[in-house]
Amino acid sequence: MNRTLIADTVHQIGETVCIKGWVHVRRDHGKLIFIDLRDRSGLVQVVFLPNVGQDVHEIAAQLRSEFVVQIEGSVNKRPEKLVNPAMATGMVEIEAKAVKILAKANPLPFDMSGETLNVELPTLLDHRGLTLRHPRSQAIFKVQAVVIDAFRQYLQQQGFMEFQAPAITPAVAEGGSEVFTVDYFDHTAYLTQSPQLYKQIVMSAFERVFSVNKVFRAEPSVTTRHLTEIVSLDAEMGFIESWTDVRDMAEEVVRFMLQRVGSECARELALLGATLPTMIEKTPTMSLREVQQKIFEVVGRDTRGEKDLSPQDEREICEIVNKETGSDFVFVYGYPTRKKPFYVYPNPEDPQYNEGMDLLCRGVEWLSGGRRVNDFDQLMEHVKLWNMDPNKISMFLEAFSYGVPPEGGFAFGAERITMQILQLSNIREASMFPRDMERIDKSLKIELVESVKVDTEAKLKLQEI
Ligand code: AMO
Repeated sequence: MNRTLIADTVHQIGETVCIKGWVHVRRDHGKLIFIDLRDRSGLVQVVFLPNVGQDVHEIAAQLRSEFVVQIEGSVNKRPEKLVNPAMATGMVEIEAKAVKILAKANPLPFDMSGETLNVELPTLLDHRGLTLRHPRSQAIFKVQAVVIDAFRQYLQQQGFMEFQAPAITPAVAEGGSEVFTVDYFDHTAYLTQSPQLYKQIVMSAFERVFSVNKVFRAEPSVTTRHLTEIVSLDAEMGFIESWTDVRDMAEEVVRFMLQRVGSECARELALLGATLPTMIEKTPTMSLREVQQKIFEVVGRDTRGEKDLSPQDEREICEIVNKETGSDFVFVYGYPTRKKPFYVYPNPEDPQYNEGMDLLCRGVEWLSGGRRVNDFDQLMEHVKLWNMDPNKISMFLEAFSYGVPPEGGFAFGAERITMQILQLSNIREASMFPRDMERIDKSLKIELVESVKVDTEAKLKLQEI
């Protein structure tokens, strides 16, 4: 018999179906055994009646959470008062006629049956191999997949071509010390912090390009919004008239992402209790100095003259803009030129400040970007001023020595967006396998021997079943 996906059972009332999946939870009421079965499409309630036959009942009585089973049964419409509105399949129930165990499972280390997973974050992450199965985790990564897909789809529609950027680089693109070094045979290389220089090279050949790549940041601090390995959604476009063309493209990408998440992830948003941020018709844009002046006027805190926004500034300006305009988003541009990387374009009328920008939403930065220096002579001046070794970026400089149009681009962190859209309190929840100063899969404080021990114990328990 062909497999029916759980979500499709609602269209097969009165028919016999074969469903396959994981036992999410089992509940016994006397001789009645209920299980919620889960597959990639959702959950459905299955009932084993006392008269189902002794063999079937005996197998059902062995089932525990995460056993993998195949069940044949009839799809029954539930009486009105027994409909479960919390489940997409809540109007039906599968009355089991036959069951086969496809794989057994160890007893769970904690309860996974609730709508929220009542474990601390370290436990959630230590047990990712299991907790990824919880509907809450699944909802987060479904939304993330839609965000990344929307980024691709929108840019492809606008004539951008996807490319693959390298992960090993000979030079540091973003500057600063937040970089991992790699022993590369007899040389020192780096894990890329950003595909920045490569996306500019590729743009110089293909005009409009984007990439979805892992980037690495040796963030020395542990915060709720920084990881050491992130998915960077990068875009670069040639033939711009002004940095505002780049801003407008970024805005439309975000609008499209929000539309797709809104229309495809309603169930996930409800499950996570999240409300999408509001993007009004035209997102407000302010210069860094205007932001500082505004904070001074409204809050009374004087940050005027500071070179960048602090996390508190980001929160406050988002709150102010939201109160004044209803927008959850605000673009901030015009940072001090020398405080930002060498490739950012200085404002020709006020060269102390650049045409770089950030997009903030709900108090956190989602994106950075702006116009770049495209003139070769100006670029060489910046290379000198920023004390860079031109030999280390010779491939980038070569591209720019052969004619590059006015251009710009931007990058989002996929985990940051996911966290912010879903109002998660920690970015680690928005990364399947988060890396930070203290964790690569497991906490770095636990020795490897420990995890080997856990694996062996798991094997032993399986044999006992
Ligand atoms: P930037 O360094 O601002 O810009 O990074 C772009 C976006 O990536 C995300 N992000 C991070 N997310 C989690 N953990 C981190 N450690 C982390 N670092 C960055 C943020 C941020 O807005 N080359 C430029 C982009 C450009 O100009 O095109 C760049 O990398 O969401």
